[in-house]
Amino acid sequence: MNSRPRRELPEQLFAAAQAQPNIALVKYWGKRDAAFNLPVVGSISITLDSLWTRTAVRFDAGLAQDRFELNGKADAEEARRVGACLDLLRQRAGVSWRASVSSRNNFPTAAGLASSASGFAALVTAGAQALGLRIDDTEKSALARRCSGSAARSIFGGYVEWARGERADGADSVARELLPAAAWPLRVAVAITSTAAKEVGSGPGMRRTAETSPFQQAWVDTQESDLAAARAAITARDFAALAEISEHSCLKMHALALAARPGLIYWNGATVEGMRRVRALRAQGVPVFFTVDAGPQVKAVCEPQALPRVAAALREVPGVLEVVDTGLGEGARAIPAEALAA
Ligand code: 2P0
Repeated sequence: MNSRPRRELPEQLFAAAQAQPNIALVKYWGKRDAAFNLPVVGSISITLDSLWTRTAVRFDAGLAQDRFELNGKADAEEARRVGACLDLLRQRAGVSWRASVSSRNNFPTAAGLASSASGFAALVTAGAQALGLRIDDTEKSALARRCSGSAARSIFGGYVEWARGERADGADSVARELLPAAAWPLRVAVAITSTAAKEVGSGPGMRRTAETSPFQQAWVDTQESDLAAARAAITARDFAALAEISEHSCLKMHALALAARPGLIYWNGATVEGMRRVRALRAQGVPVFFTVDAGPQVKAVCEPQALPRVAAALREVPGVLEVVDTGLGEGARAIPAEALAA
């Protein structure tokens, strides 16, 4: 592969993109290959709308090394992952220029709100555009997956499935849209119970789980039927069925991680109380269910008319700092440079 800049390239290549986090309803936990970042199971998610990452990428012949800043501050820890992701794009384009990446989140980073999903989906989208790569969303999803697993899903909007895939090179481990957001516009109230970064990140947490949890094989063996149930519920827009399978997948993932050695406890007291409140509301006929990721926030998914009641109930839970609400949104996309300042 020719890694020298082609002669016709300008001095700089710039693009910007926006992506939103996604929340898995049928969870991803565990890798079958670390190098290509391939999952042991498929997963199903919803892409959100009002929480976002906006990222600008500038490849520049004059830069000696990649630069990365998040919310206006240099971030050395994340810079390595960003650099590795840029390497995949550079390899694909046959370009060796370093890049300056500036990213902004309008929500807390690394607190179980899938900032890596929106972050790497935005980075791949902006980077591919800047380099003039002619690749479709499926290929973007494969590239985003290598940067962060759940980022594969944020390339698409609405209801999304990321396939486990069979191939060793991961070409079939990509996401696709199951249903557009507008076809079933559910809402999500996110109860924030802590803004601290988690003690054990998802990657190390998945590794520890696979190596020590006695439930790992059962997790893998039961995923296909959960995916089928969630797919059917989404196609039929059957809220009760989606509620049942989503809470089951969430609690099963946490049971798996809790059984690792030492056990992974991603919850705090407010997380548990929040889940109980959501169950109590549903028992009263309110169409709502919960899901919780590798962090302490409670995400309550509901029908639109139920949102005020759900948000009010979560605000009353001791330890809930804030309730953010959002609808379902689009996949990652290029945006004009002016939009970055907004
Ligand atoms: C998910 N999570 O399906 C699951 C549920 C957290 C709990 O995907 O190592 O940041 O980059 O592939 O995608 C978080 O893990 O992990 C995640 P990597 P990622 O949303």
